[in-house]
Amino acid sequence: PTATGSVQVPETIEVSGTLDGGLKRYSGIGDGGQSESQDAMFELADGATLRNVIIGAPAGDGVHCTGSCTLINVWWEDVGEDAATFKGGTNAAYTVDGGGARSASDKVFQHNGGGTLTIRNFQVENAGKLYRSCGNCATSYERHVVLDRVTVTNTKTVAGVNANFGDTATLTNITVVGDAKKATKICTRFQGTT
Ligand code: DGU
Ligand code: CA
Ligand code: CA
Ligand code: CA
Repeated sequence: PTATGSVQVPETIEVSGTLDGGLKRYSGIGDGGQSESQDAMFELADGATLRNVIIGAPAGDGVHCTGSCTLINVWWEDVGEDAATFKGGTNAAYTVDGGGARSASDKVFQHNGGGTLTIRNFQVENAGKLYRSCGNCATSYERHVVLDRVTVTNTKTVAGVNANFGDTATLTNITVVGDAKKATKICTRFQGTT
């Protein structure tokens, strides 16, 4: 989408309830690189919703959800270290509906807490993994991802899960676009460590 304006972000924006960005472009956190110690641009409280936001660069560690959260029509133009991190507990439900992400050197969605992440009506282009359940987080939760109506272009892996933690990935209506020589892996099973 075309941005309707721009917002310079000097420090993490704490969101509780709903933040509707009106499709403005938010940027200014971190250095756009792969350092794991960058701040998030948005930190969502349990139950919060972020909608209609264009995340430009630099965007640091993107969006953090501390509990259940909903991201609607959120667009990452150039993913930084990662696009969003889901950090709630076992019963957390996270939804990403609409939107898309481009240029992620490594991961787009990082699932570090427990619960279920649903990603639907989403597009990703030029990325490493669209989804990865944490392979070495302090708590080895069972993590679940549901992907429906997702288009991936020039992306290495759609979902990476830890088979030994009981993780699951459920994929329907996935469209893969890209160079046949760099075939996209649909689901990769890893062994998580603690
Ligand atoms: O190498 O610990 O990449 O939250 C693995 C790391 C990792 C997390 C993750 C993140 O799982 O740091 O960005
Ligand atoms: Ca990372
Ligand atoms: Ca990037
Ligand atoms: Ca990160």
